[in-house]
Amino acid sequence: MALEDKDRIFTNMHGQRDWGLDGARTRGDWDGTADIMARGRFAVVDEIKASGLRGRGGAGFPSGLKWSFMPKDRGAKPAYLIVNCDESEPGTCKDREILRNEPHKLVEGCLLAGFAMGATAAYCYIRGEYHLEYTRLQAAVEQAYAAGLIGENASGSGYDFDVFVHRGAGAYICGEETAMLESLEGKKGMPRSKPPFPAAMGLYGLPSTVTNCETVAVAPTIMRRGAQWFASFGRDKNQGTKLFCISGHVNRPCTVEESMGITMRELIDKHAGGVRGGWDNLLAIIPGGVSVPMITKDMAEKALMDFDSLREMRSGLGTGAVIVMDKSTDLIKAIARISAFYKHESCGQCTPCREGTGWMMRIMNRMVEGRAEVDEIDMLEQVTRQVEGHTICALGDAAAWPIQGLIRHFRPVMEERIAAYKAARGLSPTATQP
Ligand code: L3W
Ligand code: SF4
Repeated sequence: MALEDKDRIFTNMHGQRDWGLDGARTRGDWDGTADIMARGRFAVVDEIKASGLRGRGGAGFPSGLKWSFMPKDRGAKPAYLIVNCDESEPGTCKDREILRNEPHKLVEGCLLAGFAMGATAAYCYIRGEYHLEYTRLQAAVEQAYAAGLIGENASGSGYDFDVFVHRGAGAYICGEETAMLESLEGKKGMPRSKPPFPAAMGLYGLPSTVTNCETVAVAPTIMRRGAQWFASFGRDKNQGTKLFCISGHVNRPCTVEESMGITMRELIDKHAGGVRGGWDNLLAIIPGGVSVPMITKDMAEKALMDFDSLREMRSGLGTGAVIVMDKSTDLIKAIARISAFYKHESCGQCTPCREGTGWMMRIMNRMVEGRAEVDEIDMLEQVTRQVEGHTICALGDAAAWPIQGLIRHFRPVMEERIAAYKAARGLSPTATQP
């Protein structure tokens, strides 16, 4: 069922109101923050656990559990909350709206999430290209300091908590949590092997928790309205509201907050004005940013926008970025473009990814023309299997899955392309190409 306005967490998503502290306060931000903290950090963790909130950055890890991972007894040592605002997943532009229009939800979320996990400071790592968003977030942080909401005795809670904003420099891989830590430390953004997980050994070797911007920004409202309220949306293990970005061949591309578990069709029809040329003109949808495999129109008809429904379809909710492709789309070309993206963004430190992304891109480029043999489709799939699960970070998987989705659902289109190439050159279908 679709969300009503009264149940939206983000009430200034489109910048229709004042994004600054005064405006944020009229929307309920920073209301009773110290009272929430007076309940104790474990009460905050328990409330987030009970709300069913799962990470909104792509992996869907249970947030309350993650926030409980840092050592409970760290003595005088610092510990850090790292907020992942390095939004770079193609199709994804939800954190951008938070940073632009609701920055105080994020700053207050930093304090509450940081307090819950026992952090002493938060670093918001923001995508370098997000200039306006950086300016707004930095201004919101300064407003919060000036009002005594963060810093020493933050919000009058007796807890000291700093918030720093750090700008990235344009590398997609810095959105991977351990590459982000390296980058914050001033090094080249290259993922670390896990374990150790950041909770045990993170920024400067100290306990750290990396969490997506949206996940942090929804925490204050969950604490105010209660876990049961949040958990009443969606279904078991897929609860709450979520920001969805709808782009591609729709009539009105948008970012919107909706209930988890809304049907994909309702999401597109209600908020994005439907598929260009009507639903029957739909060919395929990438439901969660380009890291997840596409699904077909028939699957989209049945899909719910949540972790489990899309996982059962061998795809994923990812970042909630829905990319709609109508019948005019050259799907092979679309996936080849995605392959080029991953080839470009691979940090190159592990062989299957460094070499595999190049192989995948080059074969995909030939597939676009049809300049290939049919059995190379199997070889391409084999290459994806060699990369998947054999790399340090998830970029290898993310490069492999879109191709697997193409082959799984649209293999005949690839075969037709190869046949057409041969026919145009007077070659027999079985002839090996020059
Ligand atoms: C302590 C354990 N901590 C897991 C923590 C771990 C991490 C979180 C989830 O990838 C995905 C990726 C992209 N002790 C732990 C533990 N943790 N076990 O839990 O971990 P993980 O590895 O499943 O996910 P991840 O590395 O966070 C994220 C996909 O999202 N994606 C892309 C997203 C891009 C953006 C962006 O542009 N901002 O979000 C879209 O699908 O491919 O698979 O914190 O430390 N035993
Ligand atoms: Fe770097 Fe790719 Fe290995 Fe990730 S999988 S660490 S991006 S080479």
